[in-house]
Amino acid sequence: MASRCRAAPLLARVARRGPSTSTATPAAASVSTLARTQPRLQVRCLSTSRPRALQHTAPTRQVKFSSETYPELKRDERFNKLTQEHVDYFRGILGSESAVIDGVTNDKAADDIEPFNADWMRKYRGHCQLVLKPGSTDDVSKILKYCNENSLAVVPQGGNTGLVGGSVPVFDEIVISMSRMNKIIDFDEVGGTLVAEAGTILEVADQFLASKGYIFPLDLGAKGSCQIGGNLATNAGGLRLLRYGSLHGTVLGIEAVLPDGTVLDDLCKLRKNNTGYDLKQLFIGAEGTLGIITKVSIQCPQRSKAQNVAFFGLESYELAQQAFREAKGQLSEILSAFELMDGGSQELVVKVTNNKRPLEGEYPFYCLIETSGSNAEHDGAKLETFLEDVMEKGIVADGTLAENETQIRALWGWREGITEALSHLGGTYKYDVSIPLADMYQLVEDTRARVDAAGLLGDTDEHPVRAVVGYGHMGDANLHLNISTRRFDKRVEECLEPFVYEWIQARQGSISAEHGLGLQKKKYISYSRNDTAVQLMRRVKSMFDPNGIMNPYKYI
Ligand code: FAD
Ligand code: 2HG
Ligand code: ZN
Repeated sequence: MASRCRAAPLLARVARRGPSTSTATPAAASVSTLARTQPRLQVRCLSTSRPRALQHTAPTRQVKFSSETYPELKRDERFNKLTQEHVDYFRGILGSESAVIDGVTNDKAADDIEPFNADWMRKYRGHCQLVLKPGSTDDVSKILKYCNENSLAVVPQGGNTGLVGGSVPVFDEIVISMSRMNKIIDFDEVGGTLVAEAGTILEVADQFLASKGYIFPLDLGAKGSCQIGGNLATNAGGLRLLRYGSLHGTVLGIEAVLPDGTVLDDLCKLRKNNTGYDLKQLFIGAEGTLGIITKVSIQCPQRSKAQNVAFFGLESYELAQQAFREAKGQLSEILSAFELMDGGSQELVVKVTNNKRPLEGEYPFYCLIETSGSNAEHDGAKLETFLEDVMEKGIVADGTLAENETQIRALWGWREGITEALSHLGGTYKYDVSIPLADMYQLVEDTRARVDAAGLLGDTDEHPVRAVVGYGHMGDANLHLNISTRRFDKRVEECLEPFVYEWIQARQGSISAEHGLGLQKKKYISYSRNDTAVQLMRRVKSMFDPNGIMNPYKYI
């Protein structure tokens, strides 16, 4: 009875505020508004606009070279330096001027090469002088064969949105950009199997699928820039893994080029294929260390007819866990995302976007729930009942429901937009971890306390750290610990590493839930994998790439 009394005024208050009070982004409807107004039917087409490339912040020239930030990294002298002769060979293969950006023989190309040298976070920067843009699998094969025979190191690059420094060179490796290999090859409208080239932008693939009534089984904030080959290479998880599962399950086949130029044609379109080792799995999450993925075959689900989104505030992390349990129990088969944001992360989004918050009050935690189903009436009623129930029980303090596509996008913006917002505030140290839910947020608190105790956290400019925040895919027990700084600063990094990795190791967690290891976690793989596993990985690497030309200096 007590919780019932508590919930009632909240519902009424949200209802009074209504959906139109926002100044910067459209507000969403309250729980009770939705209860009174139809329509509940909301068909959400997840990506209807033109793909939007992510914005970069600082000019690349201001990014410090990785070789200076990490002076312990030394160029491997086994690799040859590029000459005019090498460039001429690649021009012979690729023909057109635009497919070769040559800074080896042409000093004026430096500006054109810079975007391929620096990563999205502006944290890592290489000294690459040559970018190659193959247009076909045959091009990739000829390039790699030549590089292998001439000891030239390469870095495969997709949309360059990776968050661990894996997509850019460290020294003078050649960047092989997959951007020209962007064709959709085939789609089976009955089975839902999509076959596309690896350089296809994720959002383009998804828009194509939307026109056929299907959805790409992966969605993430960088969708307007990242490529499906890059998604596979990092085994990206994203916002709906809870619903559609990992790429290890949805990818049916790949075509990949091995370092010696051999083409592995495993572009299977079958859901079931138990004939021997499943070799494609090795390339999913290999981060370009074994070969270059050139084509992808993937199982795509039917696009849901109805989508609903709720956003709510909670007083504690313990209550967020309770809300998750209730959501699984009550929303079961229609639950498609359950995301967590702490108050600090939302404050930073407000600071950058100046958008009006979706809820009136401020809370230490927020959750976003999405449902996807086939019956709008049924789904809307379920979500509404769920919200009323968790508010009555005192689990959720305040909540709001999106009424239409615009409001759905606006609510998602508070979650999806965090990474981009943070990138406007300076440098961010990012940790992408997985640990059982009970302990998950404690990492943020312990890290904040540590950074504070070191005198690094504060509101004024002499403090390098602005905030320590946490958010992530609660449905997958995947936390993103972000340390937002005014500038990258070695003292901060030393305060965080190996502290964070030790913290995770002590709880048998993973130091890389979905972003990979890249250069950032090169030294730390053993915090999540035992010696036997690391040794086996090394043997696999040297079997595929005996000369070590594929993405050197990274985690393996
Ligand atoms: P790149 O960054 O270009 O490359 C990543 C790695 O893959 C590199 O090691 C590169 O060498 C290798 N590679 C690229 N293409 C190929 C290829 N064809 N063959 C072999 N190797 C290749 N990640 C998540 O998991 N979940 C998220 O929710 C998520 N959200 C993000 C939001 C934002 C705003 C940003 C900036 C990033 C986000 N990421 C997320 C990280 C990143 O977008 C993903 O890891 C993405 O899958 C990388 O794709 P890409 O094409 O940009 O690859
Ligand atoms: C997300 O879930 C991405 O938004 C990026 O994986 C996480 O910025 C990050 O740390
Ligand atoms: Zn994520």
